[in-house]
Amino acid sequence: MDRISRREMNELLRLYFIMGSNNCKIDPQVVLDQAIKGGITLFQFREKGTGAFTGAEKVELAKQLQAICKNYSIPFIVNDDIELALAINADGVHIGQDDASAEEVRQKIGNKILGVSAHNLDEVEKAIADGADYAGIGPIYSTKTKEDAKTAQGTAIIKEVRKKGIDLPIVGIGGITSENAAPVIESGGNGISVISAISLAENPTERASELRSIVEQLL
Ligand code: FQP
Ligand code: MG
Repeated sequence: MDRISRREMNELLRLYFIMGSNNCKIDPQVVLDQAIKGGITLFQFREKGTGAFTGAEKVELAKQLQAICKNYSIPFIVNDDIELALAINADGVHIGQDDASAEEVRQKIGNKILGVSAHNLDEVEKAIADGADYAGIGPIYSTKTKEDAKTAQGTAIIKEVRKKGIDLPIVGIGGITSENAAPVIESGGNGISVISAISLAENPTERASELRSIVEQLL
């Protein structure tokens, strides 16, 4: 398998759902299944923070969620934990600026999908040089989900990246809801990434479907 194409990556980023057990009030397997039925296009397993599973329990949950994704042909990305991604043969990994070096991670994972968090133009250019398939740019809006999140920066960086003619697939992240999703796409983002907008929704299927149609209408 070759590296994923830009076109395929852009399509996968349309509605990127991220979640771990502590983002859910009900069984995460149920939340994921419902989110997929609503039209998410990519999933990231992000098991960290207060009360998160570790060790064998984390691996077990990862495998369960991966199996659900496989059923529906939704690629399964692992946040931070390269060893886990390799152990379960995930479709890719997402790393931030404080995680392992992107260049080293690319070496380790071969042609699996590599996502890198970026907060400015320099980090986007570095991510490309290191072999990223996409960048997660944020926080666009303020968020309570990530305890150590930086301050919200809006969509200016996405616009700046596109103005430079950089065509790396980009997903916006941080505080995105149905109400404020549109500017992310209008600024040149290929999609939106959400945690709580879907994981805490009364009806994850309906919420995912609503978010997906907002993105589709603007693309
Ligand atoms: N963008 C994305 C994605 N996923 C993420 N997990 C992040 C950004 C944040 O390492 P990081 O990555 O800064 O923090 P954490 O590991 O706590 O999530 F593009 F996929 F939407
Ligand atoms: Mg990280």
